[in-house]
Amino acid sequence: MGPTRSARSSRARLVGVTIGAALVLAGTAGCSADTRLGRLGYPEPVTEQGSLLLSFWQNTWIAAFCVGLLTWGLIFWAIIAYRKRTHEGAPLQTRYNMPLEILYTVAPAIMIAALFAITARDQAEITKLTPDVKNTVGVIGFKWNWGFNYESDGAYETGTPAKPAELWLPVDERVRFDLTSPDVIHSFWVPQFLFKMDVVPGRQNSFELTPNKIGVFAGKCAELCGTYHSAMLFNVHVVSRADYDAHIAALKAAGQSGSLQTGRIITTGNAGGNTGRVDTSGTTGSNK
Ligand SMILES: [Cu+2]
Repeated sequence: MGPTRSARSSRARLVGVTIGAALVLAGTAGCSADTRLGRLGYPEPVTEQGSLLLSFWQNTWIAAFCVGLLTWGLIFWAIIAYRKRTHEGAPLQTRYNMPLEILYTVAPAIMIAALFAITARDQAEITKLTPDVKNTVGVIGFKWNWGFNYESDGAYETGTPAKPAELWLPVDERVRFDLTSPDVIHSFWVPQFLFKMDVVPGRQNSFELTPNKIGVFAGKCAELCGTYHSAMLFNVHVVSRADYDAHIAALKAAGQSGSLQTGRIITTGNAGGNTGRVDTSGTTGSNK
């Protein structure tokens, strides 16, 4: 005996509701790109490069959604078209279907090749380094905070878990970040940059970006680096050129001229008492 008429119609209604909800979701995502939902969960980008990263994220999801739609469509079509209890007229269940097997192999290979090509293209663009950057910041991730050397301006600042570091950047100016670590692997991450890069002892990783929105943005370490990993917080202040210059002048007036080699403040004794002295003499890789 087959399913009753009411069971069949409620199943058809369920299919209709599912497809309707999917279309509404797709419509919302497409129409309001400046909301969190429209950005498909991504934070609001605050750099020039962010728009490229955001559209990469959105387009990847749209491609995945199209594949999903096709697959769900075929599933529901099979459920509805072959819903009879009798097997009369159904395809043979015990034999492979060569054209379908080839499709299963070729279609994913094409999709992955396309995703790979787009990823490689965007990654090359985002990690491109230019020779004539006006601002260079040396970023030192250390146990357990961050040091920032304003290489182009001869000043530095550093933080501790109790008083997180503050990084100041002038708006609409391209900045190069040179990342180093004196101890273990950290990862420099400002969520609203839509970008992060590992900070690896013994090597320098670099990237560039152009902040294009004034504001204060939270940053953190994105690599589980040890006990106080969660205390590796910092703030990024994107400000006007005039405010940036005033901040650099204030750092210098406070004695923070030059650059830190290991980023951290030297501590004495095993209680971790802070002498207040900043290490400006050592080389990267010391203070193990
Ligand atoms: Cu860390």
